[in-house]
Formats: sequence, C-alpha cells, structure tokens
Amino acid sequence: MARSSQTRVPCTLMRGGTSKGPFFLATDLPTDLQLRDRVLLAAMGSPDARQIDGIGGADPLTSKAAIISRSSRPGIDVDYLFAQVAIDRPMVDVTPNCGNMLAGVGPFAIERGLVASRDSVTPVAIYMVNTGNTAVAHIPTPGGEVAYEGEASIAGVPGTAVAIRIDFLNTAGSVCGALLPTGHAHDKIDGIEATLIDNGMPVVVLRAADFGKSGYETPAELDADKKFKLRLEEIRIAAGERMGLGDVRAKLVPKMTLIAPPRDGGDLATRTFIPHKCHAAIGVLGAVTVGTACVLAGSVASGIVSVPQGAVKRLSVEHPSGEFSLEIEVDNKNDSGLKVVRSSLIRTARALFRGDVLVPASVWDGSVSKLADANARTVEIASK
Ligand code: NQM
Repeated sequence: MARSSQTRVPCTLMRGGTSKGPFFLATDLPTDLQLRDRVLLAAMGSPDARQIDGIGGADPLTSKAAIISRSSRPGIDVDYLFAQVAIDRPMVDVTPNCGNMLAGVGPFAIERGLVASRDSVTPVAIYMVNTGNTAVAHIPTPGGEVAYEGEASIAGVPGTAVAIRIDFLNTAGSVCGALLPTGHAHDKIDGIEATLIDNGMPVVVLRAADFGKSGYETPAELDADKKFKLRLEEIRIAAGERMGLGDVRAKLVPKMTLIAPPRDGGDLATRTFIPHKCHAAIGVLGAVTVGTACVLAGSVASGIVSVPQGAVKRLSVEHPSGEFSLEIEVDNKNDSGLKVVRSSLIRTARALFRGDVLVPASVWDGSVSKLADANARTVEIASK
C-alpha cells in the first residue's frame, strides 16, 4: 500500500455574508508569504476550474480565505487579512478587502479564544490588514456563547440567522488613498461618464443605459455578452490608471458597477462585476462605495437616485438576488467635500465545519510553523 504524507492545517470553514471560505489563525500558517500562498492554493485546489482537489467552491465568492491574529494595535482586538484565491491561476491576491468574509471574523475570533465574549453582545474591533481600515462587528453572544440562529435574512443566503451589525469607520480611500482618486465626482472615459470612487473598495460606477443595458439583466445574460464585457474591461483598465492603481489587467480592483433607476422599491438597481464575473448580489464594501457615490453631489448617480435628507442616510441597493440595506452617516459641516463618518450594515455568518484542511507535505511539511509541536501536524494518509 502506497502512503502519502499530508500536513494538517487547523481551520474553520465559515460562511461570511454571501461568501464562504476557510478561516485560519495566522499562527497555523507558514510565516513565509510565498509558502503561505502555496498552502492556500493547495488547500483550495487551485489552479483548477473545478478546484476538485481542494475545498474551494470554484466560484470567486467561495474561493476566499481569512487569516486572523490577535492585534497589537491600540483599541483593536484582531487583525484580519483577506485572501482571494484565484481559481484557474496559481495566484493569491491580498490587495482587495472582503466585507462579506469580515462577518465571520468576530465569531471565529471569539470561538478561537482571541476575544473574550461578553454576555449579550460582544463588540469586536477588527483591523482590516488589506486596506488598513477598521470595522467594529457586534456579535450576539447570549450567555457568552456565539449565537448563530436568528431572524435576520440577507439576500443571496437562504433562511435566516442572527444579525451581525458591522460599522465601518474610516474606509475612504482604502486602496486609492482618496475617496475620489481623480479629484472629480465624475470623469469621462472613452466617451462614457463614470464615477471613480473608493470608500472601502475601488469601484467604477457607470450608468447601465450608457452601455445599452437596462441594469435589470440577469448575471448570466450580462456574462454572456462578450462584446459588452470587452468594452467594460477597456474602461476598467483606463479607470485603473486614473485611480492610481497602475496596470489593473491582472488585478481584482477596481470593481465595475452598472447602476439604473430602482425597480423593486429600493433606491437604485445595480449589477456589479468582480471585476470580470457578474456578482450574484453585490460585495459589502462594494455596496458601501456605490452607496457613497449615490450621496455624492455630481456623481453619475444624480438623476437616478433620490438622496435622503439628513446626516444619516439609509439606502436600499437592489442587486440580482435582492437588496442590500446601508446606513451612511455624512458630516454635513465638512466643507472640503463629502466626508463619510460611518457606514453600517447587517450581515449574517455561520461556522460550517471545524477541523483540519490537509495539504500535501510536498507543498508544506508544517516545519516552519510557529506551533511548538509541528510534527504532530503531519499525518500519514493511507491511499490504495
Ligand atoms: O465588496 C466580492 C463579496 C465580494 C467582496 C468582490 C465584498 C466587498 O461579495 O466587501 O464582500 O467584490 O469580489 O464577498
């Protein structure tokens, strides 16, 4: 009988919002970054369109990982590094952030002993390493235990679960350095008007009508229109340069969002490309950024969205599988342009599986681990 050796890497598979992936303690992964990425690729089964030899879900929304550590920053509980694991290329991208996976960080941190739970609700202050921003997630912990069951439903996830409120505090210019990296509320790229904006996620906001689209097409219909996708990519590459992101051909940002007047009782309709495939819903920080474009005077959303009055603006962003409710608090007294003080929203999360993901020892033998007993992490798996 042939034997092959594999290395056990402890992790919890979690659904965070409308995304899913393994959550790791940073101390359970190699410290060398290239080796860490090879371990993530092996764990997920990349590169392979079906990710058949790993635990990835063969979709950008389920080919994600979160790496969590105790934070040494004042006022912060944990550091969260998000990793987008490419499916058909051997690439791990830690440039973008993910607000959906973020929803799983608080429950994971409490359950893995990084944060002491309180009775009722435990606030977890999270430093988002990818972008250097902070979020506070309010995790329901009745009796000190993380609760998962509840009455909140979010579009794109069947059933209901306990509501996790997330407050983003300082997300403007997360990757581009400024809320409006070109300094304008709208620009013209190749004859098309666009708002280039970053309030947690670099996004190019465009009017669907300018592409001859209604903005209510299904993701499959939009993805099938190859001519339109090529045009969108040309605009994305030009926009990326203007946003200071350089050549974005191989990058996952900026994301592209088409907007249209609301159709289902919300404030606007959206179709978002992340950046090449149309999202089944909309990303969290993507929605925060598109919502911010809506409250920005002179953006491409003017005439499409009626902006609510007052400093706290509630917006319902329609997307292909429902709607996303947002609260954006702006500083009206700030005279140097729009200042977002806080963005809040509700997500849900659930721990799905706890254990070890196994990676071939030829990828990593566990020896660079910080754990005292690295050998205990290598197991012999019998194969026929
Ligand atoms: O925008 C998809 C998602 C995301 C990212 C993407 C996200 C966010 O839905 O914060 O959540 O934009 O690639 O998970």
